Amino acid sequence: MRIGIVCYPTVGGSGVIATEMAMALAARGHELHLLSYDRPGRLRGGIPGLRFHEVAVSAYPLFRYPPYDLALATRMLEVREEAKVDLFHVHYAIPHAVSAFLARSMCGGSLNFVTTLHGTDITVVGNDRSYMRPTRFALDQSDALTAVSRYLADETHLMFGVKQNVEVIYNFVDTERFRPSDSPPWHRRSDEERLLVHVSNFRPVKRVGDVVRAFAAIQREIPARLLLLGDGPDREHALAVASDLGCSHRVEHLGMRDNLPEVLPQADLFLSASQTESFGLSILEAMSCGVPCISTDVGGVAEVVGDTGRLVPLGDTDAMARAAVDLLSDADRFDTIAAAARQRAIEHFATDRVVAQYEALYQRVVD
Ligand code: GMT
Repeated sequence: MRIGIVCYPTVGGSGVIATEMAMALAARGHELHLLSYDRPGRLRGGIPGLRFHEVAVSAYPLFRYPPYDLALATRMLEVREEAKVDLFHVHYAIPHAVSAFLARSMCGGSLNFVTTLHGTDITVVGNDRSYMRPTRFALDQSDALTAVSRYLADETHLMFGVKQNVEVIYNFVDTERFRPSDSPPWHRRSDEERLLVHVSNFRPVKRVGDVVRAFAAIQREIPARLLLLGDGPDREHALAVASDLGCSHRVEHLGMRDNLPEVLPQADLFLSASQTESFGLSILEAMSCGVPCISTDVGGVAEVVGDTGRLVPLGDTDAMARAAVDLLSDADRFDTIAAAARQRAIEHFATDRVVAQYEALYQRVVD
């Protein structure tokens, strides 16, 4: 098939999944066209059958807000005409689904598009009354609509009242790239210092301050260090919490990293304190590396983690710390959970298994 994929290029999970999907589909012999306003961070070069198309937005003094949605609709039409794409798959509803509908309307109604909902496009931004009506309209106009968890599919029906069926297709992970390393776990290292990790875009919704609060309590009980990976608006706040709680010397902020598959497997535990998380792609990537996760029990996280980690109530950093100390004090249990996390990633969320579901969906739409 000839497939156009539209996404955000930033480090957020929706852009990561869209880009990984484009690369996986190209590897399976499809012709892929990836559209975004910048080259996505996860896009590796030189992949046969995959082309990147930049969406350029012209500035004009009159425009306080340059209309990206129009530029994207135009680019989608151009790519369709040049490459004869069979269908577009837009990731994150706002404004991508609306642009797809506009592109379809401009070409006489013959353009197919699938919309995948990722999370805040429904639970946070989508809820904003400035965006809700066009978004709901475009969701109902999609040829197929998918959500990355059962939780998100249910929220979409509840909050948007869409008439369309929302099919659940989970996110995936490349279990070959994200795999356990040879580095021994804490109980086989001489210093027994536990390495904890958190990866996110440091937006307020991630509550990175809570991750640091939980960590401060953990390192009072057992030798531990915290690596913070990623970057965003709450970075300074998180580091200030570490300083207030007297554990700055044990917290290291590494920023954005291209080498996540090398860094993640060195950790013993992943911490996530998000206020909401439709899926939690970083959690899955950690699981795939054999790193168990302790997270707040929000959104679709339970669907990802299953019984291979521990979930605690939102905002309860003491419970998070207790769960971490328990797990990181019992070597046998830790090894069992770490192996189960890896196994769950392979059995339920491996790339081929999930990408095949999208292929079947595309075929249905095209037929
Ligand atoms: O909302 C964000 O933080 C970014 C967003 C995105 O566009 O990357 O993340 C959402 O999509 C990811 C990929 O499907 C999910 O793993 C995240 O759980 C989801 N974020 C939230 O629901 C907060």
